[in-house]
Amino acid sequence: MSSIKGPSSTHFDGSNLRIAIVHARWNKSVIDALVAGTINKLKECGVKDSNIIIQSVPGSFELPFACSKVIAGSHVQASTSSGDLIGLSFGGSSTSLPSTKEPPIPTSTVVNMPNAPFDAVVAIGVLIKGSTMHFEYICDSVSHALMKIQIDTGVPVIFGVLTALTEDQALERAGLGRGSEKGHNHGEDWGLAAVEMGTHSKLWA
Ligand code: DLZ
Repeated sequence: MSSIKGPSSTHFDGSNLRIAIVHARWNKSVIDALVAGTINKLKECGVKDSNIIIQSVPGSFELPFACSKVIAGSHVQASTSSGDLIGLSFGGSSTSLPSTKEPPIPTSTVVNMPNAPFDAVVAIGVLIKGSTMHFEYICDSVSHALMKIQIDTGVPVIFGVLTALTEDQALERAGLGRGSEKGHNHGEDWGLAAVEMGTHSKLWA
């Protein structure tokens, strides 16, 4: 039986929107697929390359701080999707995946970011449960902090943080499943949500 889960689709025009993607680098192969899925959907909705700004941070715990700074327009390091797209490979399913847990490697290109406001920010991270309580603390604090940022600033923050109990759960939610079912790339949903909420946020300003 097919699943009833997921939002019903409505089309929003992203051609006037400016969107930031802030992503962690832990579990990079999954992150790369999710960021690519988000960007693809943003572009499909009409968001211009030059209006998609990407900033990476070490891990998910750093996402709230970075989102807050990006919204405040006070950071100067970012990479644009029209330039060297943070060194990601967008080849998709052919990537070999010995393990999703890789050490974080900085990938951002430094460019000057104009101080224009963002209509929405997508925070992307992949948390995979280990043997300690680390996972629970980070999941809890990051989700609460991201919610607080959007309420406090009035800029929608899309919750693109996977909280997976296993590596396979994370891979499936990025469309990289190891079995016959590759799964659905949740980055696409986050791109759609960013365009919808960015549009609402402009109208409700
Ligand atoms: C330390 C750590 C661990 C163990 N696991 C993850 C993870 O699965 N996903 C993730 O995004 N980050 C992880 N981190 C790094 C923390 O988020 C953070 O970067 C460090 O604790 C430094 O503040």
